[in-house]
Amino acid sequence: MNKSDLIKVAHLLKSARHVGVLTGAGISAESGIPTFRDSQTGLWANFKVEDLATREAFECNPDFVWQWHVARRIMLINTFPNPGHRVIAWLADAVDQLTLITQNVDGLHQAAGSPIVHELHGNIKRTKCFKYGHPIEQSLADNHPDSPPECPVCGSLARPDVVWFGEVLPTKVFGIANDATIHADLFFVIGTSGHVQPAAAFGLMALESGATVVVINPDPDSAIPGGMFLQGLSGVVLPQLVKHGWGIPASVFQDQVSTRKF
Ligand code: BV8
Repeated sequence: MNKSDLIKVAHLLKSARHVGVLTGAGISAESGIPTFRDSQTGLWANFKVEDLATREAFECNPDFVWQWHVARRIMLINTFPNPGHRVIAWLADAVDQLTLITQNVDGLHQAAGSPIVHELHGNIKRTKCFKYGHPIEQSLADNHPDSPPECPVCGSLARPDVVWFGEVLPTKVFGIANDATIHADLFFVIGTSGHVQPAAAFGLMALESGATVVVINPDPDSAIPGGMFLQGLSGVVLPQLVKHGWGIPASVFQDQVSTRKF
């Protein structure tokens, strides 16, 4: 990682008027959650997320898609925020304005204490019904590990409250994300491969609106032309930005027990 760029970004962060942050699966990797481009495991090893996370896949084989989401929810039970999540939560009070937008559905930003999390793709720990989106009690969902229960209101099948491929993003969240790309003077793109639209376009949109865009990722291919690139793990780079910007040691963000029930 280029030290002078790191120090430059740290000073930009300290003096920023409005910081936009877009995160992807990579920010949860150090919490032990496999990213999407890592291979799928178990029963779903031979399937691409893009083929599983769709309405059609659910209609064709509801039990199989339901069990994939149940397995991912169970995997989340013993995972906790890492220093990357904790720094972003700390920044919410440290900078003038911070807009956090995540593609992730794991709830770890909330568990780290981020006060406002805009979830572009929903949250896997919430359940709704397939037909009308009626909220469904999580206890009812958890009591049906093999087959989705029926919605008590309309009788249609329960499904995870996440945005599948081919489904539109929640309008309000999408609007907030768009606004942040227009108004932020500093826009971070952290832990995303930039494969999935429309989230993948936000970094470039912020750049075109005149923001300084900073990509944080171990993979140089994720860099955005015209933006800055800090190569490394978000759980390492983000604490370094706080150290160089505020003089707070990185150890402060290590191994805290999450302040909020996960
Ligand atoms: C939509 C929820 C309107 C489910 C997910 C153009 C415009 C609009 C739509 C499209 C378009 N082109 C194509 C489309 C259709 C589609 C799409 O994008 N398809 C892709 C496959 C090409 N988009 C949609 O359908 C979206 N809907 O636009 O509605 C519409 C409707 C119909 C037709 C047209 C338009 C809905 C997309 C939402 C899909 N749902 N998730 C669930 O999670 O269970 S997306 C899924 O992928 C996750 O949310 C995930 O977050 C997301 C993106 O992946 P990443 O987060 O980037 O993860 P990935 O593994 O790819 O990368 C990880 C990165 O982390 C890597 O770069 C790695 O190097 C890095 N990393 C690893 N470790 C670390 C790290 N970085 C930092 N630190 C580390 N330690």
